[in-house]
Amino acid sequence: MYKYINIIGSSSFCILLNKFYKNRSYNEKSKMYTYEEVSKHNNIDVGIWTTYKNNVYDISSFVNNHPGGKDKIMLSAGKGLEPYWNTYKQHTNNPDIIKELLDPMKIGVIKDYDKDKYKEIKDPYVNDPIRNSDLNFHSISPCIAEAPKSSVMNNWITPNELWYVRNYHPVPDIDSNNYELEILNYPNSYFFSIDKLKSMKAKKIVTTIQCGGNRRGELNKLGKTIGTPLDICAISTAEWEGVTLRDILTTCNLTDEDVNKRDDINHIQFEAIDGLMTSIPVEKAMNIYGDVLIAYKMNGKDIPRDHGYPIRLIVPGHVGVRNVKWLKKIIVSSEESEGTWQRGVSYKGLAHYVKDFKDVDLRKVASVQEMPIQSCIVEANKKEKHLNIRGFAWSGGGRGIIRVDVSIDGGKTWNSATLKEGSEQNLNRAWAWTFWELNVDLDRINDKIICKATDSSYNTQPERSDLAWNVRGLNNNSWHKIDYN
Ligand SMILES: Nc1nc2c(c(=O)[nH]1)N[C@H]1C(S)=C(S)[C@@H](COP(=O)(O)O)O[C@H]1N2
Ligand SMILES: [Mo]
Repeated sequence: MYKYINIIGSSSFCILLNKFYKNRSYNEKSKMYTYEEVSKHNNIDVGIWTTYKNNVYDISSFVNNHPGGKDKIMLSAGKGLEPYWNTYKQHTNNPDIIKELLDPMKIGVIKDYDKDKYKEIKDPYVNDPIRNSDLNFHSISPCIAEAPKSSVMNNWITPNELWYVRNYHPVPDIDSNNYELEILNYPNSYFFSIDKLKSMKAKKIVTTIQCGGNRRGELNKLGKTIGTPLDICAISTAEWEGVTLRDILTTCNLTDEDVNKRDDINHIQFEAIDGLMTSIPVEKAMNIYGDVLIAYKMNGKDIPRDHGYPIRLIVPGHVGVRNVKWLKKIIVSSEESEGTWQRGVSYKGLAHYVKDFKDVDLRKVASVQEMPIQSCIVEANKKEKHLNIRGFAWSGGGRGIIRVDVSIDGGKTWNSATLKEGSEQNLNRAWAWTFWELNVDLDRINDKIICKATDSSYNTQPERSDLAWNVRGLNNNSWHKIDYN
C-alpha cells in the first residue's frame, strides 16, 4: 500500500550522542539492579535511569537533548521505556536506537526482570485518520508523509487529501461541540467556542506551508543530520478561512499601544492538544498585513483531522511548525515558548561547521521563523524534441518570486523560466508558491538540470549544499539539481 516507508533518521542523532557515553567498562554494564532501585533514579539529582527489556540505562545527560522533548522522555524516568515506545513508534522501528544510542548509556541489568511487566499495549495510533495511499510515507506512527511528487504540479492549490502530513504525535480526536480556544492575556483568560469564532469577521488566505526539514534528505548524503530524510515535497498550499489572530487578540484587550510600550509583551505562545508548543513574535501576530489566522476551514471544508481539526493556526511565510494544529491555548508573553520546538534544538539552524549541537549555547541561536527562498524542479517531461521542465518557488515572509533561473549544463549557462500560477501575487504579501516552467531543446542538455530562484528582496539560493548543511537539516535551499538522461 505504501510506496516506501523509511524510519525516522534518528541514527545520526545516536552517533552524535554516542560521544557522551564512551568507555563504559564491561563490568559496569553487567551490574545488577532491582526495579525498586531503578525507580529511585527519577530525577537529575540522583541521576535519571530508564529500562528497556532487562537492561538499565543512565540517560541523565541525554534528557535535555531528546528530540521529542524533555517532558516526553521524563515519562520513563525510573521506569521502562516500553509503554512510551509503544506511543512513539519511531524508536522500535529503528534498531540503531538501541545499538547506537542506548547501549553506550547502559549501566547494568535488572535483577528481578519480568518480561510481562509492561505487556499491556495500547497503540494510540489506531485512531489516526485513513490517508491517501499516494502520499510518500516516511513513517506511520507518527505520520510523516510527503505530497505525491507526480501530482504536485497539477494543483496550484493542493487538494486536502494530497497534502503532506507531518505529525509529532497521534492525531487527537476532538469533539468540536465541547471545544474552546483559550486566550490568556495576563491576568485575564478569554474563551472562544467554534461558533463564536465563526460569528466573527472571516478572512480567507491562500498560503503555502513548508516543513523546516524539506529537502533534508539531500543534506544527509553529505553527512548525517537529525531528522526525517525528506525529499522535496514536504510542502503544500491551501486556502484557509478563519478569524485573524489580530482580531482575536484585540478582542482580548491587547492593543498596539501595549505592544509598542510594554517590554513584557514580546511573543505570542501557542499550545496544542497533542502537546506541541511554539511561539511567534508579537509583531507578526498583530501586523494588519501579517495575515495570521485562526483557521477553521481548509479549501472550503472543515479542516481534516490530520491538518488540525477543528482549529489551526496559520502563520503565512513562517516555517511549517509554527502553523499549530489542534490549537488549544494562546498566551501573550514576554518569552518564547518553552520546549524543543521553540527554545530547544529542533528548529535551531546552526552553522555548517557545527557538527555537534552540544558545542553551542542554543539560547543564543534564533529559532527558525520565516523561511528562506526555495525552489525545486518537480518534473522534466519529454515532449517531442524538447524537455518541459516544471517546478515551484516560494520564499518566507511573503516575499514574492521575481525570477527563476534554470541551467541545463550544470550551471555554466542559464535561462529564465516563465513564472506561472502564483506570479500574480502581491510581491510583499505573496504567501503562496509560484509555479514556473521552461521548455528546452533536448539536444542542448549536456549536464545536470539546476534551478535557483530570486525573491522580492533579491535574496537568492546558495549554490553549495555543503554550506547549507546543518546538524538538524533545516532550511536546505541550495540549488536544486536533477540528473537528466
Ligand atoms: N499541534 C501540532 N501542530 C503541528 C505539528 C504537530 O505535530 N502538532 N506539526 C508541525 C509541523 S513540523 C509541520 S511541517 C506542519 C505540517 O502540517 P500538515 O501536517 O498539515 O502538512 O504542522 C505543524 N503543526
Ligand atoms: Mo515540519
